[in-house]
Amino acid sequence: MRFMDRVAIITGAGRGIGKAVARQMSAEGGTVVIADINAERGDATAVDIGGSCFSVRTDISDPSSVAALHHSVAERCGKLDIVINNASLVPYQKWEDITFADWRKILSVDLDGVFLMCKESSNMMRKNSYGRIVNISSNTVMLGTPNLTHYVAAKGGVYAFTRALATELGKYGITVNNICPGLTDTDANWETPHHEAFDLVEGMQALKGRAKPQYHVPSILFLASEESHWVTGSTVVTDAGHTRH
Ligand code: 4PL
Repeated sequence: MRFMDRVAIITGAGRGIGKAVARQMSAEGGTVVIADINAERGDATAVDIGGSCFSVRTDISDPSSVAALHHSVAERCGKLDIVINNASLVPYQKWEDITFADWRKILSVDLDGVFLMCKESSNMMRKNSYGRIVNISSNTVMLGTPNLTHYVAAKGGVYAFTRALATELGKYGITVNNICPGLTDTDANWETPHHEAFDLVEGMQALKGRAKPQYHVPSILFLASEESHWVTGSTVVTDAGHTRH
């Protein structure tokens, strides 16, 4: 029971990779807070997972929503140990079609959202001189995957920010690491033509098969656990060797 007595916020945990992480962390004793912008989905997932799991509707791009999330966690749980910054918009847009408004929308959720979460969470974690922040970036940062310029820019920001924030938070006993998943079989990827790349991507992977959300969970939970105490500012690439980064 690696997460007994630990309190974790997982953003975007209503579905996809975040939900898979929430389920396993809860099974290992953690109190899991699902912070999803889709309240219906977040609530349904919390009920499905059961135990001490609950959901707080959160828009990570909105400072007051992120502050309210942390207030409710402080009130209900009294502390915060772990944050998994998993939520993101996954667009599919040709460079020729991207407007500045599109760019701003993706950057506001996928990068500003991580900043806002880390700002509030690190302030709570500092009180106990303990914290684990795991940011979900993407292997598109290394690949320059098409139809994703704004997303790749945001995820590259998350990747670099992870290193810089690790430098700042080490003295408070807080580690900051990130995961770079490859293309994964999630609802978000089925909502766009990204799923059409599954076979092409599989051809480039060293290990064959199509990633399910659960495949990323062991790496994420290692970085979220006490076991990773000597690892910070680091990246684990969970993409079956697609990038061999
Ligand atoms: C390889 O994170 O990692 C498409 C869409 N292809 O969101 C991703 C790859 C996508 C990816 C991703």
